[in-house]
Amino acid sequence: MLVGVLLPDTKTDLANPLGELAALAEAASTQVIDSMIQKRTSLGPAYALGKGKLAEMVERAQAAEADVIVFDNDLTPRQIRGIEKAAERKVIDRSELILDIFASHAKTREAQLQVELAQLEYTAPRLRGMWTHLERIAGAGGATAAGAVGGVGTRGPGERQIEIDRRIVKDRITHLRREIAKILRRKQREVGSRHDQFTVSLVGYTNSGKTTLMNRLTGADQFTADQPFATLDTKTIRWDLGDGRSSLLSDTVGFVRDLPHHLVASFRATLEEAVHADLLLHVVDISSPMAWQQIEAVDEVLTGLECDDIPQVTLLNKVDIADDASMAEMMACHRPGALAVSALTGQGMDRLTEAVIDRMQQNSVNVTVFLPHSEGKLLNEFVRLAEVRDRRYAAEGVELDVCIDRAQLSQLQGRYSTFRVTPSGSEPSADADVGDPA
Ligand SMILES: Nc1nc2c(ncn2[C@@H]2O[C@H](COP(=O)(O)OP(=O)(O)OP(=O)(O)O)[C@@H](O)[C@H]2O)c(=O)[nH]1
Ligand SMILES: [Mg+2]
Repeated sequence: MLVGVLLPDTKTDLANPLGELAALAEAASTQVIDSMIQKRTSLGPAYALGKGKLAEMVERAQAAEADVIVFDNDLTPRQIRGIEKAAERKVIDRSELILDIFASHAKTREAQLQVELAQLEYTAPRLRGMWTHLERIAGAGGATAAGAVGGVGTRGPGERQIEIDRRIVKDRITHLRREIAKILRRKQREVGSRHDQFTVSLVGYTNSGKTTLMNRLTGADQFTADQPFATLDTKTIRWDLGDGRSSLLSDTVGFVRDLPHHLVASFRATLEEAVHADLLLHVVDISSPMAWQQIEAVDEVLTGLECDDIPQVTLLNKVDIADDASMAEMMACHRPGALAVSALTGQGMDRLTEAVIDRMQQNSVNVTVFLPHSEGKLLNEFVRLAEVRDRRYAAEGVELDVCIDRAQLSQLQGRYSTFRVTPSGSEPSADADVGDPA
Protein backbone atom coordinates (compact mmCIF):
# COMPACT_ATOMS: atom_id res chain seq x y z
CA MET A 1 0.00 0.00 0.00
CA LEU A 2 1.37 3.39 -1.04
CA VAL A 3 0.94 6.48 1.11
CA GLY A 4 2.03 10.01 0.26
CA VAL A 5 1.92 13.14 2.32
CA LEU A 6 1.80 16.04 -0.11
CA LEU A 7 3.72 18.92 1.43
CA PRO A 8 3.73 22.40 -0.10
CA ASP A 9 7.22 21.76 -1.58
CA THR A 10 6.66 18.19 -2.82
CA LYS A 11 7.68 18.16 -6.48
CA THR A 12 5.31 15.54 -7.78
CA ASP A 13 2.90 15.19 -10.66
CA LEU A 14 -0.36 16.50 -9.20
CA ALA A 15 -2.38 14.56 -11.78
CA ASN A 16 -0.80 11.32 -10.54
CA PRO A 17 0.98 12.09 -7.26
CA LEU A 18 2.06 8.53 -6.51
CA GLY A 19 2.88 7.47 -10.07
CA GLU A 20 6.62 7.59 -9.57
CA LEU A 21 6.40 5.79 -6.22
CA ALA A 22 4.33 3.07 -7.88
CA ALA A 23 7.02 2.60 -10.56
CA LEU A 24 9.69 2.46 -7.86
CA ALA A 25 7.63 -0.06 -5.87
CA GLU A 26 7.22 -2.25 -8.94
CA ALA A 27 10.95 -2.10 -9.60
CA ALA A 28 11.37 -3.40 -6.04
CA SER A 29 9.21 -6.40 -7.04
CA THR A 30 6.17 -5.43 -5.02
CA GLN A 31 2.61 -5.26 -6.22
CA VAL A 32 0.64 -2.13 -5.45
CA ILE A 33 -2.87 -2.87 -4.18
CA ASP A 34 -4.01 0.44 -2.76
CA SER A 35 -2.78 3.99 -2.39
CA MET A 36 -3.79 7.16 -0.62
CA ILE A 37 -2.55 10.69 -0.17
CA GLN A 38 -3.01 13.45 2.34
CA LYS A 39 -2.22 17.12 1.91
CA ARG A 40 -0.50 18.67 4.91
CA THR A 41 1.75 21.61 5.65
CA SER A 42 4.23 19.39 7.49
CA LEU A 43 4.70 15.75 8.54
CA GLY A 44 3.20 14.90 11.92
CA PRO A 45 6.07 14.10 14.33
CA ALA A 46 4.56 10.80 15.52
CA TYR A 47 2.64 9.37 12.57
CA ALA A 48 3.39 11.65 9.59
CA LEU A 49 -0.35 11.59 8.79
CA GLY A 50 -3.17 13.20 10.76
CA LYS A 51 -5.07 11.00 13.24
CA GLY A 52 -8.11 10.56 10.99
CA LYS A 53 -6.06 9.65 7.91
CA LEU A 54 -3.96 7.27 9.96
CA ALA A 55 -7.09 5.42 11.07
CA GLU A 56 -8.29 5.27 7.46
CA MET A 57 -4.89 3.99 6.31
CA VAL A 58 -4.86 1.25 8.96
CA GLU A 59 -8.34 0.16 8.00
CA ARG A 60 -7.58 0.09 4.28
CA ALA A 61 -4.25 -1.69 4.79
CA GLN A 62 -6.02 -4.36 6.82
CA ALA A 63 -8.86 -4.72 4.34
CA ALA A 64 -6.43 -5.05 1.43
CA GLU A 65 -4.17 -7.35 3.45
CA ALA A 66 -1.14 -5.27 2.55
CA ASP A 67 2.19 -6.76 3.62
CA VAL A 68 4.03 -3.48 3.62
CA ILE A 69 3.18 0.22 3.64
CA VAL A 70 5.46 2.41 1.55
CA PHE A 71 5.63 6.14 2.22
CA ASP A 72 6.57 8.59 -0.51
CA ASN A 73 8.25 10.73 2.16
CA ASP A 74 11.35 10.08 4.21
CA LEU A 75 10.35 9.26 7.76
CA THR A 76 12.10 9.49 11.11
CA PRO A 77 12.64 6.29 13.12
CA ARG A 78 9.97 7.58 15.51
CA GLN A 79 7.41 7.98 12.73
CA ILE A 80 8.19 4.53 11.32
CA ARG A 81 7.83 3.01 14.77
CA GLY A 82 4.56 4.83 15.40
CA ILE A 83 2.99 3.85 12.10
CA GLU A 84 4.20 0.25 12.29
CA LYS A 85 2.65 -0.08 15.71
CA ALA A 86 -0.65 1.44 14.62
CA ALA A 87 -0.90 -0.61 11.42
CA GLU A 88 0.80 -3.79 12.66
CA ARG A 89 2.64 -3.89 9.37
CA LYS A 90 6.10 -3.21 8.04
CA VAL A 91 6.58 0.42 7.01
CA ILE A 92 9.33 1.66 4.72
CA ASP A 93 10.08 5.15 3.48
CA ARG A 94 11.08 6.47 0.05
CA SER A 95 14.84 6.27 0.64
CA GLU A 96 14.62 2.69 1.90
CA LEU A 97 12.63 1.74 -1.18
CA ILE A 98 15.24 3.27 -3.50
CA LEU A 99 18.06 1.59 -1.59
CA ASP A 100 16.18 -1.69 -1.90
CA ILE A 101 15.93 -1.37 -5.70
CA PHE A 102 19.62 -0.55 -5.91
CA ALA A 103 20.42 -3.57 -3.75
CA SER A 104 18.39 -5.91 -5.95
CA HIS A 105 19.72 -4.47 -9.24
CA ALA A 106 23.40 -4.29 -8.24
CA LYS A 107 25.28 -6.86 -10.30
CA THR A 108 28.92 -5.85 -10.09
CA ARG A 109 31.01 -5.97 -6.93
CA GLU A 110 31.52 -2.23 -7.16
CA ALA A 111 27.78 -1.51 -7.20
CA GLN A 112 27.11 -4.06 -4.46
CA LEU A 113 29.69 -2.55 -2.10
CA GLN A 114 28.40 0.95 -2.75
CA VAL A 115 24.77 0.02 -2.10
CA GLU A 116 25.67 -1.88 1.06
CA LEU A 117 27.51 1.15 2.41
CA ALA A 118 24.60 3.46 1.65
CA GLN A 119 22.16 1.02 3.25
CA LEU A 120 24.22 0.62 6.42
CA GLU A 121 24.72 4.36 6.72
CA TYR A 122 21.01 4.93 6.37
CA THR A 123 20.15 2.13 8.79
CA ALA A 124 22.82 2.70 11.42
CA PRO A 125 21.20 5.72 13.10
CA ARG A 126 17.92 3.79 13.11
CA LEU A 127 19.25 0.75 14.92
CA ARG A 128 18.19 1.95 18.34
CA GLY A 129 14.69 2.50 17.09
CA MET A 130 14.59 -0.94 15.55
CA TRP A 131 15.68 -2.69 18.71
CA THR A 132 13.61 -0.76 21.22
CA HIS A 133 10.71 -1.63 18.97
CA LEU A 134 11.56 -5.34 19.03
CA GLU A 135 12.13 -5.20 22.75
CA ARG A 136 8.76 -3.61 23.29
CA ILE A 137 7.07 -6.28 21.19
CA ALA A 138 8.97 -8.94 23.14
CA GLY A 139 8.03 -7.28 26.44
CA ALA A 140 4.39 -7.34 25.42
CA GLY A 141 4.22 -11.09 25.72
CA GLY A 142 6.93 -12.95 23.81
CA ALA A 143 10.35 -14.01 24.99
CA THR A 144 13.11 -11.38 24.99
CA ALA A 145 15.59 -11.48 22.17
CA ALA A 146 18.37 -13.19 24.10
CA GLY A 147 16.06 -15.02 26.42
CA ALA A 148 17.38 -12.96 29.34
CA VAL A 149 15.40 -10.84 31.75
CA GLY A 150 15.42 -7.13 30.90
CA GLY A 151 16.21 -4.50 33.50
CA VAL A 152 13.63 -1.93 34.54
CA GLY A 153 13.60 -0.20 31.20
CA THR A 154 17.40 0.16 31.13
CA ARG A 155 20.19 -1.86 29.59
CA GLY A 156 17.99 -4.81 28.72
CA PRO A 157 19.20 -7.45 26.29
CA GLY A 158 17.88 -5.31 23.46
CA GLU A 159 20.07 -2.49 24.66
CA ARG A 160 23.15 -4.70 24.72
CA GLN A 161 22.24 -6.09 21.33
CA ILE A 162 22.12 -2.55 19.97
CA GLU A 163 25.68 -1.96 21.13
CA ILE A 164 26.87 -5.19 19.51
CA ASP A 165 25.01 -4.39 16.29
CA ARG A 166 26.35 -0.85 16.26
CA ARG A 167 29.88 -2.13 16.54
CA ILE A 168 29.38 -4.70 13.79
CA VAL A 169 27.82 -2.07 11.55
CA LYS A 170 30.59 0.43 12.32
CA ASP A 171 33.30 -2.12 11.50
CA ARG A 172 31.56 -3.09 8.30
CA ILE A 173 31.17 0.57 7.29
CA THR A 174 34.88 1.15 7.87
CA HIS A 175 35.72 -1.91 5.77
CA LEU A 176 33.37 -0.88 2.95
CA ARG A 177 34.69 2.69 2.92
CA ARG A 178 38.23 1.35 2.57
CA GLU A 179 37.27 -0.98 -0.29
CA ILE A 180 35.35 1.76 -2.06
CA ALA A 181 38.25 4.20 -1.64
CA LYS A 182 40.44 1.62 -3.44
CA ILE A 183 37.90 1.36 -6.27
CA LEU A 184 37.73 5.15 -6.48
CA ARG A 185 41.52 5.43 -6.79
CA ARG A 186 41.55 2.78 -9.52
CA LYS A 187 38.75 4.60 -11.33
CA GLN A 188 40.59 7.91 -11.02
CA ARG A 189 43.68 6.36 -12.60
CA GLU A 190 41.55 4.85 -15.35
CA VAL A 191 39.75 8.13 -16.08
CA GLY A 192 43.04 10.06 -15.80
CA SER A 193 44.65 7.81 -18.40
CA ARG A 194 42.07 9.01 -20.93
CA HIS A 195 43.16 12.65 -20.66
CA ASP A 196 44.02 12.82 -24.35
CA GLN A 197 40.57 11.68 -25.48
CA PHE A 198 37.39 13.69 -25.62
CA THR A 199 34.94 12.16 -23.17
CA VAL A 200 31.18 12.53 -23.24
CA SER A 201 28.92 11.34 -20.46
CA LEU A 202 25.19 10.67 -20.56
CA VAL A 203 23.43 11.91 -17.45
CA GLY A 204 19.76 12.28 -16.66
CA TYR A 205 16.72 11.23 -14.72
CA THR A 206 16.21 7.50 -14.41
CA ASN A 207 14.26 5.93 -17.32
CA SER A 208 14.89 8.95 -19.58
CA GLY A 209 16.52 6.77 -22.26
CA LYS A 210 20.27 7.13 -21.60
CA THR A 211 21.14 3.50 -22.28
CA THR A 212 18.89 3.30 -25.34
CA LEU A 213 20.73 6.35 -26.68
CA MET A 214 24.13 4.84 -25.91
CA ASN A 215 23.12 1.67 -27.78
CA ARG A 216 21.88 3.72 -30.73
CA LEU A 217 25.05 5.82 -30.96
CA THR A 218 27.66 3.12 -30.45
CA GLY A 219 25.91 -0.03 -31.61
CA ALA A 220 26.28 -1.45 -28.08
CA ASP A 221 23.77 -3.85 -26.62
CA GLN A 222 23.38 -2.72 -23.01
CA PHE A 223 20.32 -3.68 -20.98
CA THR A 224 17.43 -1.21 -21.17
CA ALA A 225 14.00 -1.47 -19.57
CA ASP A 226 10.94 0.59 -18.88
CA GLN A 227 11.67 0.76 -15.15
CA PRO A 228 13.72 2.94 -12.84
CA PHE A 229 17.38 2.11 -12.18
CA ALA A 230 17.92 -0.49 -14.88
CA THR A 231 21.53 0.72 -15.08
CA LEU A 232 23.67 0.89 -11.93
CA ASP A 233 27.16 0.73 -13.40
CA THR A 234 29.13 2.94 -15.69
CA LYS A 235 29.92 1.66 -19.15
CA THR A 236 32.34 3.53 -21.40
CA ILE A 237 32.40 2.78 -25.12
CA ARG A 238 34.15 4.33 -28.11
CA TRP A 239 31.79 6.46 -30.18
CA ASP A 240 32.66 6.84 -33.84
CA LEU A 241 31.77 10.39 -34.91
CA GLY A 242 32.72 9.94 -38.57
CA ASP A 243 35.72 11.27 -40.55
CA GLY A 244 38.08 9.28 -38.38
CA ARG A 245 37.01 11.20 -35.29
CA SER A 246 35.86 9.50 -32.16
CA SER A 247 35.16 10.18 -28.52
CA LEU A 248 34.44 8.05 -25.48
CA LEU A 249 30.82 7.82 -24.42
CA SER A 250 29.81 6.84 -20.87
CA ASP A 251 26.42 5.74 -19.65
CA THR A 252 25.82 5.72 -15.93
CA VAL A 253 23.29 5.42 -13.13
CA GLY A 254 20.23 7.65 -13.43
CA PHE A 255 19.01 10.15 -10.87
CA VAL A 256 15.66 10.64 -9.17
CA ARG A 257 14.22 13.44 -7.05
CA ASP A 258 15.24 13.37 -3.38
CA LEU A 259 17.91 10.76 -4.05
CA PRO A 260 19.21 9.60 -0.66
CA HIS A 261 22.43 11.55 -0.22
CA HIS A 262 24.28 8.54 1.22
CA LEU A 263 23.61 6.83 -2.06
CA VAL A 264 25.06 9.64 -4.16
CA ALA A 265 28.10 9.79 -1.88
CA SER A 266 28.73 6.05 -2.07
CA PHE A 267 28.25 5.97 -5.84
CA ARG A 268 31.00 8.56 -6.28
CA ALA A 269 33.29 5.95 -7.89
CA THR A 270 30.60 4.96 -10.38
CA LEU A 271 30.02 8.63 -11.21
CA GLU A 272 33.74 9.30 -11.74
CA GLU A 273 33.38 9.29 -15.53
CA ALA A 274 30.57 11.84 -15.42
CA VAL A 275 32.45 14.09 -13.02
CA HIS A 276 35.46 14.28 -15.36
CA ALA A 277 33.69 14.38 -18.71
CA ASP A 278 34.47 17.10 -21.25
CA LEU A 279 30.80 17.25 -22.15
CA LEU A 280 27.59 16.11 -20.50
CA LEU A 281 24.61 15.04 -22.55
CA HIS A 282 21.66 15.65 -20.26
CA VAL A 283 18.94 13.23 -21.43
CA VAL A 284 15.39 14.39 -20.65
CA ASP A 285 12.21 12.37 -21.16
CA ILE A 286 10.22 15.09 -22.88
CA SER A 287 7.11 12.89 -23.02
CA SER A 288 6.84 13.10 -19.21
CA PRO A 289 4.63 15.82 -17.74
CA MET A 290 7.32 16.06 -15.05
CA ALA A 291 10.16 16.76 -17.52
CA TRP A 292 10.87 20.19 -16.06
CA GLN A 293 11.01 18.99 -12.45
CA GLN A 294 13.20 16.09 -13.54
CA ILE A 295 15.69 18.46 -15.17
CA GLU A 296 15.85 20.42 -11.92
CA ALA A 297 16.38 17.25 -9.88
CA VAL A 298 19.26 16.23 -12.17
CA ASP A 299 20.83 19.70 -12.06
CA GLU A 300 20.68 19.53 -8.28
CA VAL A 301 22.59 16.24 -8.16
CA LEU A 302 25.13 17.55 -10.70
CA THR A 303 25.69 20.62 -8.53
CA GLY A 304 26.21 18.36 -5.52
CA LEU A 305 28.84 16.45 -7.51
CA GLU A 306 30.50 19.74 -8.45
CA CYS A 307 30.12 19.09 -12.14
CA ASP A 308 27.63 21.84 -12.88
CA ASP A 309 30.35 23.79 -14.73
CA ILE A 310 30.96 21.05 -17.33
CA PRO A 311 29.46 22.08 -20.69
CA GLN A 312 26.06 20.48 -21.13
CA VAL A 313 23.84 19.77 -24.12
CA THR A 314 20.22 19.04 -23.21
CA LEU A 315 18.63 16.25 -25.24
CA LEU A 316 14.84 16.28 -25.36
CA ASN A 317 14.43 12.55 -25.83
CA LYS A 318 11.34 10.51 -26.73
CA VAL A 319 10.01 13.22 -29.07
CA ASP A 320 8.36 10.39 -30.98
CA ILE A 321 5.81 10.01 -28.18
CA ALA A 322 5.74 13.55 -26.80
CA ASP A 323 2.25 14.94 -27.37
CA ASP A 324 2.79 18.30 -25.72
CA ALA A 325 4.68 20.39 -28.28
CA SER A 326 4.59 23.45 -26.01
CA MET A 327 6.73 21.60 -23.47
CA ALA A 328 9.48 21.04 -26.03
CA GLU A 329 9.28 24.71 -27.05
CA MET A 330 9.49 25.86 -23.45
CA MET A 331 12.51 23.62 -22.85
CA ALA A 332 14.29 24.77 -25.96
CA CYS A 333 13.76 28.32 -24.74
CA HIS A 334 15.16 27.69 -21.25
CA ARG A 335 17.95 25.36 -22.27
CA PRO A 336 19.77 27.00 -25.18
CA GLY A 337 21.10 24.52 -27.69
CA ALA A 338 18.67 21.80 -26.57
CA LEU A 339 18.10 19.18 -29.27
CA ALA A 340 14.94 17.17 -29.88
CA VAL A 341 15.89 13.53 -30.37
CA SER A 342 14.52 10.03 -30.23
CA ALA A 343 16.84 7.26 -29.16
CA LEU A 344 14.20 4.81 -30.32
CA THR A 345 13.65 6.05 -33.90
CA GLY A 346 17.03 7.71 -34.44
CA GLN A 347 15.55 11.15 -35.01
CA GLY A 348 18.01 13.99 -34.39
CA MET A 349 21.15 11.81 -34.23
CA ASP A 350 22.96 13.75 -36.98
CA ARG A 351 22.47 17.05 -35.22
CA LEU A 352 23.57 15.49 -31.96
CA THR A 353 26.82 14.26 -33.55
CA GLU A 354 27.42 17.70 -35.07
CA ALA A 355 26.88 19.38 -31.70
CA VAL A 356 29.44 17.06 -30.09
CA ILE A 357 32.02 17.68 -32.83
CA ASP A 358 31.42 21.42 -32.39
CA ARG A 359 32.21 21.10 -28.71
CA MET A 360 35.32 19.09 -29.42
CA GLN A 361 36.56 21.82 -31.70
CA GLN A 362 36.11 24.45 -29.02
CA ASN A 363 38.13 22.35 -26.67
CA SER A 364 41.91 22.59 -27.07
CA VAL A 365 44.38 20.61 -24.99
CA ASN A 366 48.05 21.03 -24.19
CA VAL A 367 49.79 17.74 -24.77
CA THR A 368 53.22 16.37 -25.48
CA VAL A 369 53.41 13.95 -28.39
CA PHE A 370 56.27 11.67 -29.28
CA LEU A 371 56.64 10.86 -32.98
CA PRO A 372 59.05 8.24 -34.30
CA HIS A 373 61.39 9.60 -37.01
CA SER A 374 59.67 7.36 -39.53
CA GLU A 375 56.47 9.48 -39.21
CA GLY A 376 57.54 12.53 -41.22
CA LYS A 377 54.05 12.93 -42.60
CA LEU A 378 52.56 13.00 -39.14
CA LEU A 379 55.03 15.68 -38.05
CA ASN A 380 53.81 17.82 -40.95
CA GLU A 381 50.20 17.27 -39.84
CA PHE A 382 51.00 18.52 -36.34
CA VAL A 383 52.79 21.57 -37.70
CA ARG A 384 49.78 22.31 -39.91
CA LEU A 385 46.98 21.64 -37.37
CA ALA A 386 48.46 22.50 -33.99
CA GLU A 387 50.33 25.25 -32.32
CA VAL A 388 53.77 23.69 -31.71
CA ARG A 389 55.25 25.31 -28.62
CA ASP A 390 58.45 23.31 -28.29
CA ARG A 391 60.23 20.41 -29.96
CA ARG A 392 62.94 18.15 -28.59
CA TYR A 393 64.90 15.64 -30.62
CA ALA A 394 65.92 12.21 -29.41
CA ALA A 395 67.49 9.15 -30.98
CA GLU A 396 64.15 7.47 -31.82
CA GLY A 397 62.07 10.46 -32.71
CA VAL A 398 60.86 13.90 -31.85
CA GLU A 399 58.85 15.18 -28.91
CA LEU A 400 56.49 18.10 -29.47
CA ASP A 401 54.65 20.27 -26.96
CA VAL A 402 51.47 21.23 -28.78
CA CYS A 403 48.17 22.94 -28.24
CA ILE A 404 45.60 21.20 -30.42
CA ASP A 405 41.84 20.85 -30.46
CA ARG A 406 40.50 17.56 -29.27
CA ALA A 407 38.64 16.75 -32.43
CA GLN A 408 41.82 17.02 -34.49
CA LEU A 409 43.90 15.09 -31.98
CA SER A 410 41.24 12.40 -31.96
CA GLN A 411 41.30 12.28 -35.77
CA LEU A 412 45.09 11.93 -35.89
CA GLN A 413 44.93 9.18 -33.28
CA GLY A 414 42.42 7.39 -35.43
CA ARG A 415 44.66 7.62 -38.51
CA TYR A 416 48.07 6.99 -36.96
CA SER A 417 48.53 4.54 -34.14
CA THR A 418 52.27 5.06 -33.90
CA PHE A 419 52.54 8.06 -31.58
CA ARG A 420 52.39 8.55 -27.84
CA VAL A 421 50.45 11.32 -26.08
CA THR A 422 51.02 12.60 -22.54
CA PRO A 423 49.64 15.72 -20.88
CA SER A 424 52.06 18.64 -21.12
CA GLY A 425 54.00 19.28 -17.95
CA SER A 426 54.19 15.60 -17.02
CA GLU A 427 57.50 13.75 -16.77
CA PRO A 428 59.39 13.95 -20.07
CA SER A 429 60.19 10.56 -21.52
CA ALA A 430 63.63 9.29 -20.52
CA ASP A 431 65.07 9.09 -24.00
CA ALA A 432 63.99 12.56 -25.13
CA ASP A 433 67.05 14.71 -25.47
CA VAL A 434 66.37 18.37 -24.93
CA GLY A 435 68.19 20.18 -27.67
CA ASP A 436 67.88 22.77 -30.39
CA PRO A 437 65.41 22.06 -33.14
CA ALA A 438 67.35 21.01 -36.19
N1 LIG B 1 9.20 6.04 -27.30
C1 LIG B 1 10.45 6.11 -26.91
N2 LIG B 1 10.88 5.32 -25.92
C2 LIG B 1 12.17 5.43 -25.54
C3 LIG B 1 13.07 6.32 -26.15
N3 LIG B 1 14.27 6.18 -25.55
C4 LIG B 1 14.12 5.24 -24.59
N4 LIG B 1 12.85 4.77 -24.60
C5 LIG B 1 12.29 3.74 -23.68
O1 LIG B 1 12.38 4.23 -22.35
C6 LIG B 1 12.64 3.15 -21.44
C7 LIG B 1 13.87 3.47 -20.63
O2 LIG B 1 14.99 3.46 -21.45
P1 LIG B 1 16.48 3.24 -20.89
O3 LIG B 1 17.40 3.46 -22.02
O4 LIG B 1 16.57 1.96 -20.14
O5 LIG B 1 16.55 4.46 -19.87
P2 LIG B 1 17.75 4.87 -18.90
O6 LIG B 1 17.80 6.35 -18.88
O7 LIG B 1 19.00 4.16 -19.28
O8 LIG B 1 17.17 4.35 -17.52
P3 LIG B 1 17.92 3.79 -16.19
O9 LIG B 1 19.16 3.10 -16.57
O10 LIG B 1 16.90 2.87 -15.61
O11 LIG B 1 18.15 4.99 -15.31
C8 LIG B 1 12.80 1.90 -22.30
O12 LIG B 1 11.58 1.22 -22.28
C9 LIG B 1 13.11 2.45 -23.69
O13 LIG B 1 12.68 1.61 -24.73
C10 LIG B 1 12.58 7.15 -27.22
O14 LIG B 1 13.28 7.97 -27.83
N5 LIG B 1 11.26 6.99 -27.55
MG1 LIG C 1 20.12 2.87 -18.27
